[in-house]
Amino acid sequence: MLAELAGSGAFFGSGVAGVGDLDWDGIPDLIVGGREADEARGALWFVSLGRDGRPVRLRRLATEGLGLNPSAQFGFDFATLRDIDDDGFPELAVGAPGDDELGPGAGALWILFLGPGGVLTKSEKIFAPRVPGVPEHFAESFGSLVSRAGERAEDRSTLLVSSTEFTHLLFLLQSGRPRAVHALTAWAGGLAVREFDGNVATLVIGRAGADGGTGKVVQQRLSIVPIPYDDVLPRRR
Ligand SMILES: [Ca+2]
Ligand SMILES: [Ca+2]
Repeated sequence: MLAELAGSGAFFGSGVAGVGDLDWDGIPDLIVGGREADEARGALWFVSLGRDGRPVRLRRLATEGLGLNPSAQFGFDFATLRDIDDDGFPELAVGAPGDDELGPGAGALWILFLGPGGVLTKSEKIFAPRVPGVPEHFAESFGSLVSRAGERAEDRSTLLVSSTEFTHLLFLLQSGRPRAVHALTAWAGGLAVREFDGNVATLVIGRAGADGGTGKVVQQRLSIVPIPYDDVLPRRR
């Protein structure tokens, strides 16, 4: 089985995303995450499928050059983006909520540029607190949930990214660097965009901890204009 090839204890399958047919055999391929691989540094695998849908090849993405720390949990969640640099291959947004470069468990988001066969060609690392306007303490475990939010004319890609208690909206440039990060909601949970219409998005947000753990799913229409973080989050004690 593929999971055995990936190594025991890797949590192979902690995330899965379709990336289209990157090895040109006519069959769409997969990226699979294993967030606990290598002392929880985390890893991603490119999985080539056969005509019957069974996996025929498994190749780990070469992430040695990213400098992941133990417990970074790279691949905890990730999403396929459009081809933001126009080279014909899609990009990935990959959360590493345990990344400690900005402090223990501060987290980070990686934008990975893919090439033929799903190889990693370049990358950008994003720290929410390094983007102007984002308070540092509002980005704990940044990258714990990552979801594609669609595209608008002036941005190459728009992403929803959660931290511990918070959901952020990132606007990406063609370089993979963020143009801006906006506060969206003080809720963090499962996320989906139901509709993205001009400057207004309708989000579907899971709140598993609501009502004493009963949990619920809510829909919220959001205007995609800058909202000061202090207006969204309750004040910290
Ligand atoms: Ca293929
Ligand atoms: Ca590309």
